[in-house]
Amino acid sequence: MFDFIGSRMQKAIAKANKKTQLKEEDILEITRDIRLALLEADVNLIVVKNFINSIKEQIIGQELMKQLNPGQQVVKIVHEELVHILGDKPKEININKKPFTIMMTGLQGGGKTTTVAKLAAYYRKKYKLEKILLVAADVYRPAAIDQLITLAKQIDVDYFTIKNEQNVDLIVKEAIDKAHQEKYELVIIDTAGRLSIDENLMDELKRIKNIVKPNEIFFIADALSGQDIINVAKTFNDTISVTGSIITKLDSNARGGAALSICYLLKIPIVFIGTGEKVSNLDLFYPDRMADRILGMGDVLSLIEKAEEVIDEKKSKKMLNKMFQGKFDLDDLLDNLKQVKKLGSIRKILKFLPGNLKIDEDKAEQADEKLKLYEILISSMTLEERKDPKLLKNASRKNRIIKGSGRSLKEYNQLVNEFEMMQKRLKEFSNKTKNGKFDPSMFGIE
Ligand SMILES: Nc1nc2c(ncn2[C@@H]2O[C@H](COP(=O)(O)OP(=O)(O)O)[C@@H](O)[C@H]2O)c(=O)[nH]1
Ligand SMILES: [Mg+2]
Repeated sequence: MFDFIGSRMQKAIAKANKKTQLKEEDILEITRDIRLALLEADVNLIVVKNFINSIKEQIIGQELMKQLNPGQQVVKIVHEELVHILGDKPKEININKKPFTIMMTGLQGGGKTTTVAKLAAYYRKKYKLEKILLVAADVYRPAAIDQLITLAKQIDVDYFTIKNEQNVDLIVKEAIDKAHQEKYELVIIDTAGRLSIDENLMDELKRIKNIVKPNEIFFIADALSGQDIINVAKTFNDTISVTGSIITKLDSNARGGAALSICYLLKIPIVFIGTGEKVSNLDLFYPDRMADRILGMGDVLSLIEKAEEVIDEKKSKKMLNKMFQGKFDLDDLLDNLKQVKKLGSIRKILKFLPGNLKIDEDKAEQADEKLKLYEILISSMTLEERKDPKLLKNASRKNRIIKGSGRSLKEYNQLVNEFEMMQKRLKEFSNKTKNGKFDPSMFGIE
């Protein structure tokens, strides 16, 4: 979605940049473009109106019209206002009490159950938690319970269900009792959704809230929803006083504006955003970084943070040492490929980089394909072969790996050749650095 809103916003700003002086009609044009960009991204009308009025006032108030080179100042004003609309500051959640309880709410299909697992993995890592309990309180769809159990097993945390029990009050009560008795640190309750607002559901959520007295109540807003999500959020908020929202599916082509408007209209902070189906696809929401991204300044900080989280520091140091000693083997390469994969795809990583870098989508996709191919091929090799790539020249080994991986001879040769080249360059590099000679051509610098 940010590509969509971003490119339009950037065009509007670029117009301001071209002017040496802003006239009243220029301001009208720039704000009209920005208004269109926001409306087309499905941002709520009231939010757009307030946004535009505020930037107009500031541009005129600061007498930018008379100043030279007003472009950058327009960017600054728009940026500040965007940050404001998105909630000013990130909302920190401190797990400062045991058991800390979180209740998940929202419509069916929004991403509650998936996000339960994402949150468990996120907070386990952040607070080094050992005892986490996921509670399946969506009793109307047996598949939903199975889904939660599968996710709990996948991330290796405990779950609570009562077989064939339809009484939700009883389930959550027993779950909370268990959490106290067994000293759980974090309890996340997955509730049932409906396709639209429903009185029975609201009653049920009220009862769960009274029993659990949760420390946080999150409303899960699907970025794919239209304007009606604002009314839905309002009803949930009026009934159970939501403490934060999580916007899911922001990775999709959704315009997302409606879900983002909830924050400003209902004063419910956005705590996290979901950016994919995997458990690791959850990011803290930073209003300022989101504004950067919309305005095309890139979100490098988020990417760095993500990389640090995923890539084990000790491991990468060991890897670098090996590289510098010219001892890098295929097993190390496989390890590296897996680390990159945890970050998502190359295409996705490039998206985080500053907006003016034109991303060559085809090239990024080719690179992703290659990574996949290498991973498949290396996975079919024995550890001995990975450690000693000379063995890969052996015909029977070659045949076995090609058959096992289901890839072609050509692809196999491509991997072996490229790896040899890489190794050669690394060896050259380590020799040169050992001799105290630094050759910039190693880095492609002439
Ligand atoms: N692309 C994408 N899909 C998501 C995200 N969060 C959830 N989903 C998918 O949305 C669907 C519904 O999710 P689920 O957790 O079952 O929703 P629930 O009914 O609210 O519990 C599933 O197919 C999820 O994989 C997200 O951030 N990005
Ligand atoms: Mg569910």
